Amino acid sequence: MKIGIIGLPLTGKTTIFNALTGSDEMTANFASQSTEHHVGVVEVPDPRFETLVNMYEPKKQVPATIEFVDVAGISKGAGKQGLSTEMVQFIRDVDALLHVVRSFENESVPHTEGSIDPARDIETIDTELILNDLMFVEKRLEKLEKDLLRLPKDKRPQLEHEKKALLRFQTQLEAEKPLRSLDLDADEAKWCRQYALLSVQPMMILLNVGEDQLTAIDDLAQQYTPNAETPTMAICGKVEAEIAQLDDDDKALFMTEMGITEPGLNRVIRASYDLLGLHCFFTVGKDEVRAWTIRKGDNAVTAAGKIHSDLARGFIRAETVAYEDLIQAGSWAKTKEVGTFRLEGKEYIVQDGDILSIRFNV
Ligand SMILES: Nc1nc2c(ncn2[C@@H]2O[C@H](COP(=O)(O)OP(=O)(O)OP(=O)(O)O)[C@@H](O)[C@H]2O)c(=O)[nH]1
Ligand SMILES: [Mg+2]
Repeated sequence: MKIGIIGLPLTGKTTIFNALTGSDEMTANFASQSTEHHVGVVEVPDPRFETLVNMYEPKKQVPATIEFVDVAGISKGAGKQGLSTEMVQFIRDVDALLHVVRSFENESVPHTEGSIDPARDIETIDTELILNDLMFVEKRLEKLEKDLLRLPKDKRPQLEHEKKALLRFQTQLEAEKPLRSLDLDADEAKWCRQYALLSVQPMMILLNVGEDQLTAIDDLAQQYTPNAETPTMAICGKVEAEIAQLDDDDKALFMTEMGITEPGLNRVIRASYDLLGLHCFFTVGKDEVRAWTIRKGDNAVTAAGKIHSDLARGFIRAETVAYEDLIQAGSWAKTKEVGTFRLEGKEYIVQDGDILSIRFNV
């Protein structure tokens, strides 16, 4: 699962990417316009995972991860000629977007629009995506009209069905609203994917605030939340980059001094995971404690299949204990005594943090 970091030039995307992934990609005082992508794998911070590791002291521990990808900034006005082919490809290939919006002042790095205005920038990027999609939808509708005249009658209902969806998209886009805020049915979602429409991608806004705005971080995030469907967070990229450079002891000290309990990026990673519609279950033991990423709503067989296809094929039951119940009982054996241990069937919807042990037979 991949999160693409997008935004206008010089908003701090690469600075944030570096802090997130512990990389050391070059940041610059000029808009890089490079087509190079930076890819990094990030562990999803989860205190429950740490607790399980302390409980089992396993030989091996495997946390959940997600991937972040950083590219050069999108310039304003790109959508009129269409975003570059590389950018369209990039946005289409990721599973969700993290839009970095600049709120920090930095005279040595002037904003490409000449002033700091997060609300304007949020709209600018959405407009680029919306214009790109609108151009496509209009072209596709034109072609559909022609095909409808040309094709035999029995082929038409399918096209009419598609046309209806495209007209719905067009109305939304003409109102300057992204497709992600529409409720799509299965066919509509399929066409969005097939046509590589961009504004349908889930998006989270990350306000990159100045060092002097740190105390107002939550207020700023709230102030610039564009709508209820778009999660918005604020961090200071520069400070996060500094925190990321420190070793664990210094990190703890620095955060105590700043009066924060965890790096802001941890919240960003967790929110990204959530944005992707993901959560995890755990397997535990002396050999390995591991977090397994699944989609919210996945059932026990799908979860078993993540571990190994044999476990899905020969699935009998999932021994299941909720995370809180395991902690409360103090051990797996104890959960059977107190009655929080469960045997779940194939259709059981795995809950976030469940601890599973799959009974199977192949
Ligand atoms: N003062 C301040 N400067 C920052 C902050 N974040 C980034 N910068 C500076 O802004 C400049 C651009 O940062 P980058 O991370 O390269 O920005 P970018 O969005 O990746 O830029 P492009 O890839 O060229 O679009 C660098 O000189 C950073 O040091 C911040 O939170 N505060
Ligand atoms: Mg960059």
